[in-house]
Amino acid sequence: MARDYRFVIPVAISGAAVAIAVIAVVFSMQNAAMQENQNLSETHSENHYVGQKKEFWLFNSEIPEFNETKMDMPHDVYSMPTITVFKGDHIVIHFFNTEEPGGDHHSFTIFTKPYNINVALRPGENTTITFDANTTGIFPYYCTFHQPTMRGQLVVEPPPY
Ligand SMILES: [Cu+2]
Repeated sequence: MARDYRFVIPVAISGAAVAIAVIAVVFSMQNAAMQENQNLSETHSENHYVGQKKEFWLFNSEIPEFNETKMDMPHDVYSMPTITVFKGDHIVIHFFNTEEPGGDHHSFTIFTKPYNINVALRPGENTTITFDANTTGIFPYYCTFHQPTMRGQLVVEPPPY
């Protein structure tokens, strides 16, 4: 019984071709998966928020045409009632007392933990206050000389990503 190989050889060749094609597809899928994993880990590390320097200029100000006697309150306020930053930011506040000689003192004061800041300026003085915003929350700041009007709040938000 002589076997007819005329069909066996083409079948074997096409079988080998299919096997090679399957191996090639599997390899390319593995490569794609590895590539994707790599991209994911790179994207993740790039997207982690690192603190930035946030710089502000803060002045004493006053409410126009405010009758202090009638209201029984000082007319003094801060130029910024809110300072909003992200946790991890490095904060730089340039604080100015714009009073003429003989005018009032003004302070920038936060006693809420963990921030502990109390800077008082004489008329015409300015200073730079720096600190790291390492704790989220809402922290009132106020001038120890002008309550209840001269106050604001530092808002430290969670990192955006
Ligand atoms: Cu003040």
